[in-house]
Amino acid sequence: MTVLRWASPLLAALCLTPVALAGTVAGQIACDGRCADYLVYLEGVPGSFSGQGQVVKLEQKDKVFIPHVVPLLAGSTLRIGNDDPFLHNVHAYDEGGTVFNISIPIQGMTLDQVIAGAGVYALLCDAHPEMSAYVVALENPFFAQPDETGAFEIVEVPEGSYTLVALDVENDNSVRKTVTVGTGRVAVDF
Ligand SMILES: [Cu+2]
Repeated sequence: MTVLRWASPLLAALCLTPVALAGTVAGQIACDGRCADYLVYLEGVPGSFSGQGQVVKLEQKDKVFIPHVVPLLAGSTLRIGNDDPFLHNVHAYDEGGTVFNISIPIQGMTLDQVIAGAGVYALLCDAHPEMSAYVVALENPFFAQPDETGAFEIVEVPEGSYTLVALDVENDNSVRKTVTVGTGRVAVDF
């Protein structure tokens, strides 16, 4: 008579194989009608990430940058359009001064700009002082923007302990919380 020790050698092997576990960080930000100005992101996720080859769009229409806050993974390409029948001149700054300064004179035209380094870039238009936007380049892809109710969700987060940052981009105001991610769903409210 055969004695079953494991159901199969394969199952025994699977139980001993390390599996990359991932979970979800989700919650709510009290952003009160200004939720599009906020971002949530994780700091300290191990690994090397690049947005190289990813394209993120920023439009200019009726003298407004759309959207006002543009999150992207550092290394991504920002594709800036002009949907107005006149010139815009997009001038990006970080704390050190001008990062790029490009003229987009013709309606329907787009220009690509690689956003290499992580950080917050303020965008203005030299032709229209009322225009402003922010590009936030992040070190890893684990970020999200809350919806209009303030709800956010970051998925496929590798198991580990991280700092979760809620950033009010417009007002340069951030709140940090420590989160420990396993295989399930972690709820964090701000
Ligand atoms: Cu303009």
